Amino acid sequence: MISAISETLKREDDFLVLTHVQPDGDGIGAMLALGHLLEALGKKHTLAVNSAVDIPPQYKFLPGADRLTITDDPTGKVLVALDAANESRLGSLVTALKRFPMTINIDHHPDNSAFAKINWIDPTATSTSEMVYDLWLQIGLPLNKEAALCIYVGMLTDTGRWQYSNTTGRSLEKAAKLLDAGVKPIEVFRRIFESYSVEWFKLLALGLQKAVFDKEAGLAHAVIGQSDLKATGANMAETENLVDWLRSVGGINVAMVLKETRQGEIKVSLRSQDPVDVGLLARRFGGGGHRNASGFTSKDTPENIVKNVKKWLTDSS
Ligand SMILES: [Mn+2]
Repeated sequence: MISAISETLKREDDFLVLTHVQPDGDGIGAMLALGHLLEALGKKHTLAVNSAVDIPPQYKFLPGADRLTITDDPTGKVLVALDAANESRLGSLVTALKRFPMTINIDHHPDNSAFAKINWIDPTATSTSEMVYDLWLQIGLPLNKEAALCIYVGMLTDTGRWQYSNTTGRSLEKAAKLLDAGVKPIEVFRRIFESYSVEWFKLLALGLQKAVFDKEAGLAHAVIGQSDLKATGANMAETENLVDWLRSVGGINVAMVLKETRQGEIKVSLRSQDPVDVGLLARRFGGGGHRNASGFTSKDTPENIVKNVKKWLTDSS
């Protein structure tokens, strides 16, 4: 599949590059890295995000981030979706999928629904950004520093700074090459993990205070409502790593943050320690994701969601 994609990139022109809604470091890293590759190939391309997007501020330093185009009606000839496990993850931009004669899907989620004409799914990759690096190698162009930085950020964030079980010797060998290409880990670290806003910090403190621990079930959870955003001045994207803090408590196998959207739905972020597979759990509740990091959306109350997740955990253990 990688060769079919590299041939398409070389042969065609006018690409539309998309990632999932509420993009993370990997979604943005992969998108920008592919943008740099298309630029190196001299191809016309648009990196599109929909108008409702919140681009996390800590990724705005990435080279090319100023070229992200906000649009709900993008044009082009070849659509490339990155890091999106299924069509609905593309949000309002999903309509472009039907309009485009040629579509490509590059992703590392094991539950990817293969929604495009050409589908390249590699669950052994740390991240979609790593796959864009593979693509770069396949095409044989020298990697530039700008792309290396974007790829590094995608790999770094999707592995939880090289700590999750998707970290492999192969991925660290690739990371070494990215450092050779000019990436400075200390600069990335400061930009992403030491540049939080005061509002983010206050929301984290509030979330930690609201955390509920069920030692018997090995479950920790916290509910973040719209009123908490108002109280702290933070936005919902700034809850991103609260769930990782909850998982860091000894004896907790599953951490869950329930976020109330403006529309009153609950977006649930899940993290687990092995052997609990929260990818399976999320799919049971209509969502998706990886073994140790996943999510789903529900119209139920937070109380019921917690109760049902607890029941799932008991039934499956
Ligand atoms: Mn990813």
